[in-house]
Amino acid sequence: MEDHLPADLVTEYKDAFRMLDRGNHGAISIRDIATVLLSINIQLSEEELRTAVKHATDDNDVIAYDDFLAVMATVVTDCVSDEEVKLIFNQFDKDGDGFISPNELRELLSQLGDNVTDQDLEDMMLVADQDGDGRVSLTEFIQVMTSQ
Ligand SMILES: [Ca+2]
Ligand SMILES: [Ca+2]
Repeated sequence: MEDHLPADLVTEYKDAFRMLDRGNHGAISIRDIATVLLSINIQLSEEELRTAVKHATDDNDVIAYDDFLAVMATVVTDCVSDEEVKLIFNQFDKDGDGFISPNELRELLSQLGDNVTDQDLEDMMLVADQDGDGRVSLTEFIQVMTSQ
């Protein structure tokens, strides 16, 4: 499953999962997934969420890490329209110049409670910044969010 998602997203989801799995038993609930989605500004009805989860796992109430990745891949790649990706993009692009700079990326991730190291940031930029100009355009961002 991890192969189908961009590496930076996998890292992010792994951290999110670890954070949510408070009891450390390798599983989270549907409500936990809703929390993660909300943090990236994706609001799904409970029914939409249940449908996405049903696609990913047989057991609706216990979501293991792999199921979680599958759900996130489904939701982020299938349920998110370009318009919604644009909204998320605008959240990152604080100064509104149409590009996400490494600083803007760092700022937003730290707001989400992620402890981002320079190395993490460099890795993410490497994945996202496909033309190598040191910033992420909307097109590049859409590719990251929707690539399988
Ligand atoms: Ca910007
Ligand atoms: Ca770029």
